[in-house]
Amino acid sequence: MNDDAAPVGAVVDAGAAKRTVIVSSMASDSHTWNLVYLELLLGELGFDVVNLGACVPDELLRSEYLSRRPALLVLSSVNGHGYQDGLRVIRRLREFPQAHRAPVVIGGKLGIGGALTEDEVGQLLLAGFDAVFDDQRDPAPFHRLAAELSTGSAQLPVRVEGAEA
Ligand code: B12
Repeated sequence: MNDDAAPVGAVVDAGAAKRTVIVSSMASDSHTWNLVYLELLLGELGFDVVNLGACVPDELLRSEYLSRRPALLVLSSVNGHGYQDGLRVIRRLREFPQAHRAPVVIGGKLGIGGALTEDEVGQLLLAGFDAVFDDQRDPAPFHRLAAELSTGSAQLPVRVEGAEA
């Protein structure tokens, strides 16, 4: 993914709850240990983690994002439908960018045929995600992003990670 294809980046929202991170699945996905893993990881980094759990309806996800104003929203999906769910959800979240514009990232096992293609990753980024962490790629960039956010040293817009060059 080159820089030209990156979406308009996230901005630091002065009204955002800087220590709050929302972790969530999306409507189709009932897996939960992926969410527990992310909750523990982000908790260890000092965030207040709100774990919305599995099979979260789009409207609930949107209302939690807008009302809690998190510093970061982490979407996780492993059932193979993450690409479709993610495209639909991010379009809803980005519908009214003036309402709240914190970084939103997605990761897990997002497709049914192994790693997403470069084109699919690009579609997710263009739709509004700030980063895509597909399961079969290096997890280190996510750890680094979360750690930087926890110390307030993250450079926003978030640099696109996870995509192969
Ligand atoms: C347990 C399990 C279930 C349980 C879930 C119970 C529960 N309460 O969670 C049940 C039986 C319900 C289930 C159902 C299904 N499952 Co299932 N399940 C698994 C299994 C065996 C383990 C998942 C797990 O808990 N892993 C432990 C957690 C900690 O790891 P993880 O989920 O892999 O997440 C890691 C990474 O993906 C990553 N990650 C995840 N999200 C994010 C987000 C970010 C931002 C980042 C950086 C990283 C990240 O970090 C995690 C730690 O490394 C996996 C196979 C496997 N061995 O992985 C299949 C698996 C996930 N299931 C699969 C499938 C297909 C299904 C079903 C569709 C089966 C069916 N036909 O009904 C349904 C889907 C139900 C639904 N509506 O979602 C497939 C998905 C295939 C794909 N993506 O292409 C898998 C991979 C099995 C397989 N090899 O085919 N499943």
